[in-house]
Amino acid sequence: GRKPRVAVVFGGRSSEHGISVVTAGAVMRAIDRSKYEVLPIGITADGRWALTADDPERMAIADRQVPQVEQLVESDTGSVVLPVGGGESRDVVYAEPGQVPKALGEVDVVFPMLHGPYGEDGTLQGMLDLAGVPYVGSGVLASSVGMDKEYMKRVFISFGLPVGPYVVVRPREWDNDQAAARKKIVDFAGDHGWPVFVKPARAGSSFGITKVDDLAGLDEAIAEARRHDPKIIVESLLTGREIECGVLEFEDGPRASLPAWIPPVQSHDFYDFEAKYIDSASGVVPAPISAEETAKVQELAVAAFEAASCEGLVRADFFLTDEGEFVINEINTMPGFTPISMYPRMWEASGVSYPELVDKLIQAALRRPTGLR
Ligand code: G1L
Repeated sequence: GRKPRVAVVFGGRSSEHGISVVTAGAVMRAIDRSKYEVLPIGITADGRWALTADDPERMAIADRQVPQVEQLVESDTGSVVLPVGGGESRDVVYAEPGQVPKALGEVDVVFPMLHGPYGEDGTLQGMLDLAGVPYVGSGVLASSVGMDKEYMKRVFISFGLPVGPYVVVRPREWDNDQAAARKKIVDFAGDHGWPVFVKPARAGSSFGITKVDDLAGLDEAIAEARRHDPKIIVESLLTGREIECGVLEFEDGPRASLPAWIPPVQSHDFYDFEAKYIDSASGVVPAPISAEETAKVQELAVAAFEAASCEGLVRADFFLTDEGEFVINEINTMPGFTPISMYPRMWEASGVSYPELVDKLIQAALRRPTGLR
């Protein structure tokens, strides 16, 4: 039969547009063209969908310039329908912002590579479920759980996974009684100690996060977090080592990679944007921890994958406390995914090369029945 057609969807309206383009370029370069047909679908920074050039070389950082989907669009016919899978046609046809492309049915599998809202939060996944198109990675539920730090913790807790102390301030709590909301946080800091981290509850990246040393810095930290999300989460500082572990779905189920250690110098006060998505080369793989600790974190990572009903892959991030206990910090259903990012590096060290990883993810998606996930 004909080769499965893989649509790589990338770019988009997020601040991480360029990283998505770079990552999609690496994935497109790694896909075995004797096995799969590739359909590059770019979303411009202002939200138009377009077929783009199948030219991974132009999707790399060049002269310190991050690539943009706009530069890969070959022409603009101005039509509102994107003819996905239109035979040999390479005509570039835009969808209007806010519209979804029709005819996705001619794609066999989608590789979604979008960051943040409308990308990794489950909304695109829901659209693809409605269209009956299989896709790489987690479905609606795991994607949205992975985007909400509160519900992520609630899921982990209910499955018996070790979670650090936290408190949530919901939008209405803040709006109705700011003094009570502030007291909730101060009481939390009284119980667990300063500093605390004030974070937007739902955000794909490290934006809006402040480390607060005392009461004086609290209001500005709340305001900053609320600029990104009206729901905030406050966590205490966990001392210890930052350990990450990759989980990948094999034919017989999910397996954990060798873990990595993120040295504190590289993680700054917290794991910043660049470290998270591009410059992850500083992580140490395998993590210099004992065999028992390795086995424990691998068990916890697979348990986190299962707890959140993840599919395909997940990166699970932990603290290994000075007392030798693991605490799960978060999971990322769409981790940094360039060949030098932590997730691919952890699998490389575990015997799965980048092209094999991409192939395994596509195969897992193709095995999955459409419909109820
Ligand atoms: F589809 C996968 F495999 F699940 C997948 C998709 C996207 C893994 C990782 C990513 N990562 C990205 O797209 C990004 C880091 C460029 C932005 Cl979230």
